Amino acid sequence: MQITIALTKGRIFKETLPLLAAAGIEPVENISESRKLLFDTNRDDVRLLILRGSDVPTYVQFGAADIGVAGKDTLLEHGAEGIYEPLDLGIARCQLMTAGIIGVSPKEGRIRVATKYVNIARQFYAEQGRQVDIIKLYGAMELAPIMALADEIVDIVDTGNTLKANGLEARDSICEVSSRLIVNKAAMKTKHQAIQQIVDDVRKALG
Ligand code: PRT
Ligand code: MG
Repeated sequence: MQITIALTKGRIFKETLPLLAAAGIEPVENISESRKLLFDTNRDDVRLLILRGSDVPTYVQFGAADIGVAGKDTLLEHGAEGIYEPLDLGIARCQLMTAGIIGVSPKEGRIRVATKYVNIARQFYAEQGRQVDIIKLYGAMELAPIMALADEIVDIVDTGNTLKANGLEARDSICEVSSRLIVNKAAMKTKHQAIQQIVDDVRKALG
């Protein structure tokens, strides 16, 4: 039985490899230096896919990958349908926050919010009882308030340096983020033994 694991090449990657190694899974070539997107491992029954972070939940939801590693931010944005989330890997920690221009107090009434996290933003502001128009962006959210595209942004904050460098300050914390191991619900049944073994091995490696 073949097990397919979906990863991203970005910041989560380096911290994920040792966890997979603890489960006896190691790529047979250097993924960082390759342009391929599908990789064999030392195990005949396991292969690795390299995807955009935001595509990992999609592959796992539809069973195109059995297992994935994804940020909680991408999972919340995507929705949990068809996906189990058995492990918090505790890596790539950060926060989802709202932010606006330094020293400018939050506007009353309806505001414009720029973000790539449109679902998370819509839900957060609705819970706060605040009226918003959401503007979908694919990157460089930090530019939007300065260019008067939006009053606030919703984005990932780690050190806060990116906000500061663009004249912004964090306002509300939406949630804590870390990377999660996720599993396709159907595969968890049909490939139970192989997947459960990987989940258990990774959990042990987390200590
Ligand atoms: O396709 P996409 O770009 O969405 O994802 P990717 O394929 O590049 O994925 P990858 O592997 O890079 O992982 C992204 C994931 O890492 C996110 O989904 C988060 O769960 C997590 N993570 C942790 C972060 C950060 N820390 C982080 N600091 N993702 C992004 N950032 C960016 C943030 O967008 C902002 O521009 O860093 C900047 C803020 O950092 P500070 O330190 O200046 O505050
Ligand atoms: Mg990225």
